[in-house]
Amino acid sequence: MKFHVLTLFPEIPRAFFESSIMAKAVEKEIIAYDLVNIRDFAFDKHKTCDDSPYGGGAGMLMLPEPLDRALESVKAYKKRVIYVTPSGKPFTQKLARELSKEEELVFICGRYEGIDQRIIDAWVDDEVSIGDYVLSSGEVAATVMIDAIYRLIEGVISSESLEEESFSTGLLEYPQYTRPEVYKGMKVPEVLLSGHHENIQKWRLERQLAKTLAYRPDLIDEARRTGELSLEAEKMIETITGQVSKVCPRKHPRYRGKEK
Ligand code: 6GU
Repeated sequence: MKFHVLTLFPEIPRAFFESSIMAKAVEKEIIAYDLVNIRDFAFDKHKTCDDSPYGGGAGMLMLPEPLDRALESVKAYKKRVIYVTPSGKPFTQKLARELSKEEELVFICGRYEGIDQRIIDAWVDDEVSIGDYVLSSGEVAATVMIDAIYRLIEGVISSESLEEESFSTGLLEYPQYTRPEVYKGMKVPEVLLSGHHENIQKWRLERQLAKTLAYRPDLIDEARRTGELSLEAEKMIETITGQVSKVCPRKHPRYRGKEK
């Protein structure tokens, strides 16, 4: 996979590409990258890259021509162009998985006032946002996306670590403990020392459900909708909340076909 990043501040994504696991993936030639400085494609001697918007309004917009020339300079056989913007569709683990299957990704990092719409119309495949808040420029957001994407590519990290992560199961992760058994008077939960595999699995699922109910009840609804919540999980939810599940059991996907 090759990442092309079009930016006015290449030093921000560069720090990431040169660090840690990413640096190793680059060394192993699983990942390649190309940082394109949009300013190198400006026309005038001041290297102007922005101007005020037609129709008035606050802030500056990025000029279309330097961006267009920067995009033309990207030599890629099959590229998918992503414009990183707070007004895009949400970036999710699902989208990260989809993008990790592409051969070449091109990220356009803009300043938050944005870029000329004609660049979007002519070049962009996806407008993507990392969340409902505004960053001062797109580089940090693009780097977040690149991090989520590259680690899903085969050979970057082990597949077992990927499978147990938050979102791969649709629930948040269970709490984890390592040595020592007692730290500042706080003990590791007994069940984890028991060696009883089935009880450990049950305890972990119960902790996942309790945490997801507290922090991300929307993920519980989603898991229910997609039939990913087992009956065991539904029963645990009833115990945790002290309420009978609002879902009619007959409508539960796990019941389908089991009716008398
Ligand atoms: Cl993708 N870009 C910027 N500039 N701000 C953001 C964002 C992206 N996602 C959330 N805030």
